[in-house]
Amino acid sequence: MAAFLKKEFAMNLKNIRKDFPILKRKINGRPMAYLDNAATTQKPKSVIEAGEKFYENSNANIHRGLNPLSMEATEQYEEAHRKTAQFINADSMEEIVFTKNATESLNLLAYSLGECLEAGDEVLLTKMEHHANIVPWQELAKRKKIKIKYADITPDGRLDMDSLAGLMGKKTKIVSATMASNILGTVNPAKEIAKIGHENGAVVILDAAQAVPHMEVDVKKINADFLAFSAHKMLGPTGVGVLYGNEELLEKMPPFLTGGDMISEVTLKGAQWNKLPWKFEAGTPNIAGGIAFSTAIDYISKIGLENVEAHERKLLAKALKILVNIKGVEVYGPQKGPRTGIVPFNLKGVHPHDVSEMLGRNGVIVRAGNHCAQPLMREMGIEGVVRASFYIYNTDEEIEELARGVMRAKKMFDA
Ligand code: C6P
Repeated sequence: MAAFLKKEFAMNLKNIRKDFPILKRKINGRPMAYLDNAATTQKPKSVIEAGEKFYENSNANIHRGLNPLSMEATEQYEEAHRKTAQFINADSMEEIVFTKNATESLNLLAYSLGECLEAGDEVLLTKMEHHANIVPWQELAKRKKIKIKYADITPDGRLDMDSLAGLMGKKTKIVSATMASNILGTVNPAKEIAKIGHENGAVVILDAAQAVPHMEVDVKKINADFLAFSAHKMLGPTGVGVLYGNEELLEKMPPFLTGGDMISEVTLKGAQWNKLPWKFEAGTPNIAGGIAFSTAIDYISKIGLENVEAHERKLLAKALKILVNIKGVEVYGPQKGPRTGIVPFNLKGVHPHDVSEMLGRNGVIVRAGNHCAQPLMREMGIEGVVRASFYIYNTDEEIEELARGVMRAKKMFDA
């Protein structure tokens, strides 16, 4: 990254923090260090205000008549789709379906794409998936008698690409893998996964919930067929998710939910589907949320994803350096290769929930447990981890506060 960008970002960190009202909060009288960004990020004032502004000025249903208010709401909501397309370098808004969250995007695929599978077909996942990219396929397997296979991970928490390639065959119809692990921070080689999948004739899906907020994601370069992610993990509101999809495939797929707005014509005998992306957005969507999400995209774009990545890399390096040097702390995650700003760790002999509770009491907000990835935890031979995860507004001081908190817990639990 160009030095001047680094400097500019460092200078702006103070200003960035000022944009997030919640960061002024105190917990038990102590400044809050919010280090649970993989669960959800905080929202800048501009995003909060965008939702309010819509309700105060433009609130109307979309695609429902030619009155000026509805047309205004429709234009803003459609613009949010266009902006999302631009953000991940998709061709057009036809490839961008707004859902409720990444979970719903993946469910949509398991139902709709799943309709096209036959008994005996195979879906290939990995052992580092979030439950959102496991359970919908397991349910599909029950309905359709398909088989699920899971690619291995290496002992240090990377995707074993030989295992992935080895499990692919003629019966593999879908490969669905996480682009970045929500526990280990491992960034998987998305382009390579897509290439191997396509070489084997499979449809390729990436769970990009922990990737799109943290790095430049260019759907053309990666060349996967589908990507799922959530607005709330990238400064946007809860209740808005994204499904990016290959237009040709989206055209062929049956709708997921049916009803209003997703049809072009209904008779007493049947219905015809609306054009993309509306075919997959049945009923009144989260209009204000979608519009506020586009403000979040503006905010991240202004900072620049190269700066987001560089900042997280710096915080990650600092956190790893401090935590590995605390006796009794075991830090997980890959030693080499790309990684997002996530540090999973355990304090020997202390339950992760006790560590997180101790940290929380002193204002350090982290998450502990299995993080909705129980199969990965089982692979690692542990029940859970404490997870600190960083974003654009986190500071060196907050990492130091995390380390102090861990030391305090160590002393308290005599670990
Ligand atoms: N992970 C975490 O604390 P939703 O809940 O639908 O917005 O996102 C689901 C999801 C899918 N894939 C990955 C890789 C994820 O990390 C998540 C959400 C949160 O790790 C909540 S469990």
